[in-house]
Amino acid sequence: MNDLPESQFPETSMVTLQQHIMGQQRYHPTATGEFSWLLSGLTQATKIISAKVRRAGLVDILGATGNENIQGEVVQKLDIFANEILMKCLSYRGNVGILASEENENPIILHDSGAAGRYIVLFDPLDGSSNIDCNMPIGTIFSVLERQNTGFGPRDSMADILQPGLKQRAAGYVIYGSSTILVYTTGQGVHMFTLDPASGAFLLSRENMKIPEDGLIYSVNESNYTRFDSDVQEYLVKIKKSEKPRYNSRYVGALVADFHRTLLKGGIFMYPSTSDAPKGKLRMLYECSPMAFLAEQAGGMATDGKQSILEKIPGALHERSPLFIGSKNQVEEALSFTNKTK
Ligand code: AHM
Ligand code: MG
Repeated sequence: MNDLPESQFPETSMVTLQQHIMGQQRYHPTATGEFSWLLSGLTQATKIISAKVRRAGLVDILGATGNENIQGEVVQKLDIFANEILMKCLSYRGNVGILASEENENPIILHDSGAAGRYIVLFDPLDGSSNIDCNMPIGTIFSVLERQNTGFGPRDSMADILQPGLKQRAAGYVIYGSSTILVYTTGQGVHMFTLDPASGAFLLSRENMKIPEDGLIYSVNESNYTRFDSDVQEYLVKIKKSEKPRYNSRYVGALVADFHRTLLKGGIFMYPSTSDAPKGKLRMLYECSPMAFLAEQAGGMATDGKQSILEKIPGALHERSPLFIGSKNQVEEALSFTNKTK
């Protein structure tokens, strides 16, 4: 048989997400394929959300619903749409036992006993939703855990959900930006896919991504400056005064977008605690934890200013945490201010 002629296109552009996930199973010899079945539910949902976001100005989906969620935040119509689509696409997968979303006060228990429903999927259906109306990037963040108690009989669902980030089986996000991009990890590196609008497939764009060890972008909502602890204020003054190296500032106001830039270009993103919000703003289980898993898999770091995010044991489904995440050297420098007693 003749060899294929030399290609003009990068090898990676032919690998679909589905193929990549199947390939990752070589690291899990006992894998049955049910995990890739679960992830395909997520990709199906995010393709539908992406299509809706692209048409947002044309259909009646922009703007607020007039309601607030359990966390007192204004709910946008697209928040509700994204939440419903994710719930539907994932609940058809028999191996998903629990779904938990930023938009729902309580987890949805799909299978409460027996062998079905091995996985727990937690998600922020539409992160950065205050960006929707001005056509700025928004995204979906997800984290996958495995139920610990897999025997027959009733299960303690909340105990299964409140696991530290170290136990995540997978994590990732989809960013609906100038293109739709999916980034995921199952603990074997961080990989990025771009949705090809022509074929409807997520195609591999970058494999084994690494956050630069040093990055000169800092990202923070500085309108909170006077409400930050003095150690965070000191750190900010230090980086702003630094001439060599000189830092630049970028802040989108959507964690997915700010994290995505940090993953590609390095630097530090932070959402510290404030006097108004002593535990910070971002949610542990479906914002901080999945991003921390990705950051560490890419050679970066994630901390709450004292402790590694992945080691923290959440006490409640919607618990919040301060977050400092990004390039190893920048996060370590931030820690030298926030964790002086260590
Ligand atoms: P959301 O999930 O309700 O959209 O809120 C989380 C968002 C993050 O994406 C972002 O990092 C942060 O809130 C921005 O908050 P602020 O407007 O206080 O800077
Ligand atoms: Mg969010």
